[in-house]
Amino acid sequence: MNKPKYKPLTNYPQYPEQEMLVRARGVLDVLSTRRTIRDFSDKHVPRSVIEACIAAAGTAPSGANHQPWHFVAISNPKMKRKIRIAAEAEEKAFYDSKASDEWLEALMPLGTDTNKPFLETAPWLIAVFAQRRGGVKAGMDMKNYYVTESVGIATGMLITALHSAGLGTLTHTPAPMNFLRDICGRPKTEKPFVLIVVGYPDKNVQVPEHALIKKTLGVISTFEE
Ligand code: IYR
Repeated sequence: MNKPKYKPLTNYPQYPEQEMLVRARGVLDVLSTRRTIRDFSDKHVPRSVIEACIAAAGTAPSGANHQPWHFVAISNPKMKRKIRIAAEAEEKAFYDSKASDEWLEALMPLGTDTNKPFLETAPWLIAVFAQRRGGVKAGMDMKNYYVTESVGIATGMLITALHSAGLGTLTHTPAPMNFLRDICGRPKTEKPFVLIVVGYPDKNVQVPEHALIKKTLGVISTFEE
């Protein structure tokens, strides 16, 4: 076994407590305005913005630092059309037969259905893939660990970056999503994890009231001091 090598961590960002609180609340303010949207404008979003947001997601912590993710950013209209057709076929099966009554009841307040026009309207779709195998460097073929956790964290950071840039997102999971692997030309060892729809909100966008219900800090946390 090789010995681990270390480097000193210098200049790690730190702030006086007052400034720390202001900064933490600033992030809260930014994230509090995030809403999942389902009506997108077709307005162009520069590739450079998407690149920066994906790079931000790529800074996420991951099991053994294997970074077990791959992001396919799609603005190509033909590919978006293919994805819409395949996703709507899966959604039809879901809404018509697969979904339990309990699940349909949980979805009722969102008003979702089989139609997914945003898959063509939105300027970008980002298909997130989880890699079963890989390694710390490109081209490695080791087992990856905590893949779901790692890719989930990276996806959260992607959504945070996109929202911070002033873009709307929809976290979309047509199930099963295997068609994404074929359309995006990704290998069998990768599992489609989620499809993030990205763009400006349509000017007449509405959000379900259900989505505005947020649990309070007191409900989502416990402090033991
Ligand atoms: N994938 C379907 C159903 C759906 C499921 C959940 I859980 C949601 O939070 C929203 C929708 C669809 O996109 O319509």
